[in-house]
Amino acid sequence: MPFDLASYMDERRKWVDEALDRCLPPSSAHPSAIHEAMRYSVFGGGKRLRPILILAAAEAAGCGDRRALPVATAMELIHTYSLVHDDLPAMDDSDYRRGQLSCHKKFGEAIAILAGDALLTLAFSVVSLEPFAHSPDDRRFAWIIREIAQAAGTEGMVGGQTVDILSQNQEVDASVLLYIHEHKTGALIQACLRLGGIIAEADPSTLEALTDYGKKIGLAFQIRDDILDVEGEEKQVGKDLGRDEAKGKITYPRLLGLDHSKRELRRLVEEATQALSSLPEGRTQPLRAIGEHIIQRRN
Ligand code: GRG
Repeated sequence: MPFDLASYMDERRKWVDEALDRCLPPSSAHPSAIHEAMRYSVFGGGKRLRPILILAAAEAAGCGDRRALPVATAMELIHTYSLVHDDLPAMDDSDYRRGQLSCHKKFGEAIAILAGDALLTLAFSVVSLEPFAHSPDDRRFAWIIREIAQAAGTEGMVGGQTVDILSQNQEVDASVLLYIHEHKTGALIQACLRLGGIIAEADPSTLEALTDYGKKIGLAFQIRDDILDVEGEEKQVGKDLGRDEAKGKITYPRLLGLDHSKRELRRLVEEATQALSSLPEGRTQPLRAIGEHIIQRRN
């Protein structure tokens, strides 16, 4: 029977949304402005791809239960913080996100900055709920914290965002573009795959396969994002499009052209799938289907 990715993702999206709802303070909790803004940004749409990748990676490594859910929830909080800050006037200056007004447009800049900060710090509090936090295996728990912090910080997402901002309207080559994409977007996605593996106590070769898949899928995801910025539909994507060109940003379509970018996207997803070939096929079905989904995604 063909694998039903839509049902798989719907079910896990529900787990993640329930976990997000449990960890976020109620909107009415004092000071309500910040809690309202956090909830507005987290629940205003979002595919929950990163948490689903963590759950699917844990499954590929043999852990099919919800053990990875706290870390999956934390990574969605960090991802949402990055979107809130990325939309700020000092960064991408976007009015729309996830099909609604961006956080600063709705609540003002100060609250949006604080909401992003609070989502990031809440993420680490949620990780402390991780089952390893309460077991004698505190080295594994420290490892999980380190993976998250490295992927989100200057060695990962913040580093990529910094080079992205400094490169606008500059002549940059393919190596800078690769650095930006692999760090700004790829680092968090790759970390999701590794975290799923670490939580499942994967052996070194399984962890390497997941890392390799994550690196390729992370870059593929961003290339698809570049392509959608050129030929996507604003209503479906849920944000302003055509902004990369307008802001003088370096992208795959700008560097290679649309057709070549699409070929590169497919090549990366094929290589990502190949990286999983040493793992049991039944357990990697979700990850392989997510790869195909990334090639075709419209939002
Ligand atoms: C502010 C430190 C800091 C970093 C921002 C991730 C990022 C770095 C900026 C976002 C800019 C952007 C739109 C990048 C393209 C790839 C990307 C992360 C798209 C949004 O992710 P989706 O499509 O979003 O998974 P949803 O809303 O579905 O969760």
